Parts: sequence; structure tokens; C-alpha cells
Amino acid sequence: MKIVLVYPTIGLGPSYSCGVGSIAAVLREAGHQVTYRNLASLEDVAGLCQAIETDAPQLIAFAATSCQFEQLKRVIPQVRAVSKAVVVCGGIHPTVQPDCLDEIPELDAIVRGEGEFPLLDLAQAMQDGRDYSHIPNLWVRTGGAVVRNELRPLIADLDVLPFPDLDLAETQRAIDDQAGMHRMIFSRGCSFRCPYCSNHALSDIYRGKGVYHRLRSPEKALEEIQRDADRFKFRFLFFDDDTITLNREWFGEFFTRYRERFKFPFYCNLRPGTLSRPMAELLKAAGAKGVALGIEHGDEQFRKSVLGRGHTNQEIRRTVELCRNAGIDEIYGQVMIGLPFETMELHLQTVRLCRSLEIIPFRYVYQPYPGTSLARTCEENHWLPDKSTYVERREAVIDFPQFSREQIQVCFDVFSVLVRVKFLPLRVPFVPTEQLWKGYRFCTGWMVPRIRELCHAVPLLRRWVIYRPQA
Ligand code: B12
Repeated sequence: MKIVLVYPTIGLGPSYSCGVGSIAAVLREAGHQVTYRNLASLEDVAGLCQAIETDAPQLIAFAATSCQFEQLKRVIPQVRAVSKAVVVCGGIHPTVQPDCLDEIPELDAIVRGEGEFPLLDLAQAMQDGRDYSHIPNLWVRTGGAVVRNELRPLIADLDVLPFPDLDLAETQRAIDDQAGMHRMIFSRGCSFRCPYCSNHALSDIYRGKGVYHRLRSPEKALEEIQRDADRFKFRFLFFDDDTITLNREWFGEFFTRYRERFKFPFYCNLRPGTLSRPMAELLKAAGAKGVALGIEHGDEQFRKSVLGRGHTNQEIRRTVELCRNAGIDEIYGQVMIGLPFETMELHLQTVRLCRSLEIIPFRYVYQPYPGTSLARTCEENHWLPDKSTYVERREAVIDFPQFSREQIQVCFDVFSVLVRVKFLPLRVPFVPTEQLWKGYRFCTGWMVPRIRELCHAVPLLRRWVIYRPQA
């Protein structure tokens, strides 16, 4: 059967998804004809519709994170207008927010959770002309009602899955776009329950359906790297696994064998407090060039109470030290800005911690992801953004009473400079916006737009001139 898989990356730049690749591999193994379409911009929708008219698939499946789902509200009606295919949507957003089916009347069904076998069952049922409304993991629109099927158990052994079948040209384009970096992932899930991350929402949904954190065997993971090395041209790897240090036995075997077999330098994510000295040394010996360290916030108490991260600043320092002593020098400190209950003063603690650790700053604007307990806190307090589409993780969208949207945006814009240029004072005389605008009245006409432009063009100036932490 002809199936089109659409991976939207609207506003994000080239990327690829191992999840979508895994679905494509399973469908192709079963003999289905799968075409992969990337959707990089809303301007490309006409092209997508044209391609769909040419491909004439019977099934069209869209992938969606929450932000991309908002974009799909404009895309799917246009696709529906040119195709009679069954249109479904899967991925994290429909999984944690299945009621989203109501938001796009042109959608026939959503696929919750791991999509390989539900989509395969759907394709088989359609091919055989069978009713597909009772397939586990699917919520299906039938007439005026929605059939909400149960989730099937999680795939216990990831080795049963074929390797992701990524689109060759699109993947190579994304690798080239990121200076030769190829992203791979060998695990699913995470056993920590950080209230801002979708993992705890997913593990709640899957309660009673099997162990949530799973890994491919080291053998299969190494085979997958070899397969990709034969397919793509890349210079180094990024292991996207949420917590690669979680299973120490796996970690030991995988990196020992990686060191013997491959020469590709690599980066991986790292949770403070989960690395020992031998592990750091093994990482380095295997070729680790750097790590992305989940610092998240600089204030210990805040990190614990709001973000559920119990480790101390001392433990973060220790992890950084272990990496440096082992010779892993590129340490990216990942932090979030604009969190519920955060204030400008608390944010400055993040700047101070990052300065003292001398890490490479890597910052995100906090986004309240559906199904997470921190998003529920935002909802209860009526803080959820009124803006439906935004630049994911880079654009401030929440106006907290104690930390305004403008302040968050400026803190985000100047964060890296403030961390790197240590002599820049953090305690600076802020002038509230209104006062500044009032001050303009005393300037002569031609100066006003110039000052305004200058303040907006130079974020650092905006930070110092316009904003003041609120009491
Ligand atoms: C790795 C990763 C990435 C990598 C992917 C690289 C790669 N080579 O695959 C990159 C860096 C590209 C990436 C980008 C982004 N990511 Co990301 N990412 C992850 C991470 C850590 C793991 C995802 C993964 O690969 N899992 C393994 C695969 C096999 O599983 P999977 O992706 O979940 O896919 C399965 C199901 O979801 C489902 N499924 C997925 N797609 C589809 C499509 C169809 C049609 C169907 C039926 C089913 C289906 O079936 C798949 C197979 O079982 C997750 C966290 C997590 N634990 O899920 C965040 C996560 C998915 N990412 C997230 C976000 C926000 C983003 C970005 C928006 C960030 C940004 N600003 O750039 C972009 C969005 C990209 C896009 N176009 O959608 C959020 C999404 C939250 C939300 N509710 O929207 C997550 C959950 C992290 C979090 N903050 O909690 N990401």
C-alpha cells in the first residue's frame, strides 16, 4: 500500500527523526511503499500537496511535536482538499494530548505512543479492507464519535526493530547543515521524573504497559552506527539518549566496544551526578569531545523545588571536574530561562553558576509541554501562553507576574554574553520601560527612533537600559 510519512520541521531548519525512520523501516519491511516528505515551511505546503497528488497514497501520516501540531492545523486541511487518503497524526503531541483530534476536523485518526506496529496494523487493515477503528493505540473518528482504543504494551526488546530507515538526501542535508554531526539514539525513555520534561508524562501514560526506559543491545547499537557510516558522510556523532549513563553495564560495554571499532568523535547528554571517574575516562578514551550537561538552573533550592532536580551545585561542579580531568573539554551547560516562579534575581544565579563553571552556555526558553506537571502548574495559574505558534525554545511566550515576557526574552538574548564576559556587571541600574519612554519626550525628534532602534538591535543594551527586576 502507498503511504506518505510527513515530518514537519517548520521554522526549525533541517532535521530528521529516528522515530519516523523506525516507522518507515517497519512498514517497508512489511512490503508497503513508503514515501518520506519533509515539510520545512508553510510555503512548501503547495509543493507537498502537489507531491501527494502525484504519489496518490491511501494513507498519509504526519509526525507532530506540540509546536508542529499548531502548524499542522493549517497544513492538514489543505492536504485533505487534494487527497481522499486516510490522514493520521502521531508522535509526542497526539500521545500526550489525544483530544487534539478534535482540533483538526480533517484528521481521521491519531496514533498514540510507539507508532511502528499501530501504523502497520492500520495499513494492513486498510489493505485487506477491514475495519480499523479498534486497533490499539489509535483514536479513530467514526461518524460523529471517536473510538478511543487502549495502548498496547511498550516494545520490550528494541532489538526486534529494524534500523531507522531515514530519508537519505534529507538526512545528509541535515548532517551537512550541522557541520557534519549525525544524531543517533539507542534508547527510549528515561527513569527520572523531571516535571518540565515530557518523559514523565509518557511514563505515566504507559504505566502498567512495561518498563519505560529501554535500550538497544550494545551489539545492535554498534551495528547501527556501522550501517549509518556506510550510508552517510558525517564527521562526528551526537548520542541523543536522554540519560546514556543510566545503565552502567550497557555504558561500559557499549563504549568499550565503540572505542575498539570506531574513530568518530562524539558528544552525548549528561545528567549531573550520574558520572563516575572510570566512566568519564572511558568516555574520553572512546572519543568523547564534549557533553551536554543538564544544569537547568543555577539556584539549588529552586532547582530542587520547581524542577525536581535534587543534585547540589557541588555535584554539578564535581561532574564538570570529572569531565575536565578526563580531558573532555567541551562542556555545554544546558539551562532554561523563564520558568514558573523564577525571578530576574533567581535567573542571575544561573548566570553566576555558569560563569563559575566556565562551561559553554546553551540556553532555552522554558516551554510548558502538554501533559507535564509544570505545564499543569502554569495552567492552574492561568500562565499558559496566549500565543499558539512561536519559535520553539527561543521565543519567550509566558508573561509571569514576577518575570515578564520582555524580561525573559532579554535574559535569553544576552545570556551567553553575560556568562562569557565575566567583567560585565550583573547588578546594573535598570530603568523601567515606561520611564525610558517618558525620557524620550525630552529628546529631540530625530533621536527618539534612533534610540529605540539601538535598544532593540542590541539585546545587551536592552537588558541594561530598559528593564529592571520587579520587586
Ligand atoms: C532525540 C530528540 C530530538 C532530535 C531527533 C534526532 C533524531 N536523530 O531522531 C532532534 C534534535 C532533531 C529533536 C528536535 C526537536 N525536538 Co526533540 N527530542 C528528542 C528526544 C530526546 C528523543 C526522541 C527520540 O528519538 N526517541 C526515540 C524514537 C524512536 O522515539 P520517538 O521519537 O518518540 O518516536 C516514536 C513515537 O513518538 C511515535 N512517533 C513519532 N513520530 C511519529 C509519526 C507518526 C506518523 C506516527 C504514527 C508515530 C510517530 O512512534 C515513534 C516510534 O515508536 C525526545 C525526548 C523523548 N524522550 O521522547 C525529545 C522531544 C521529542 N523533543 C522535543 C522538542 C520540543 C523538540 C524540538 C521542537 C526542539 C527544537 N526547538 O528544535 C525539535 C522538533 C523537531 C520536529 N521537527 O518535530 C520535545 C517535544 C515536546 C512536545 N510536547 O512537543 C521532547 C519530548 C523533549 C521534551 N522537551 O520533553 N529532538
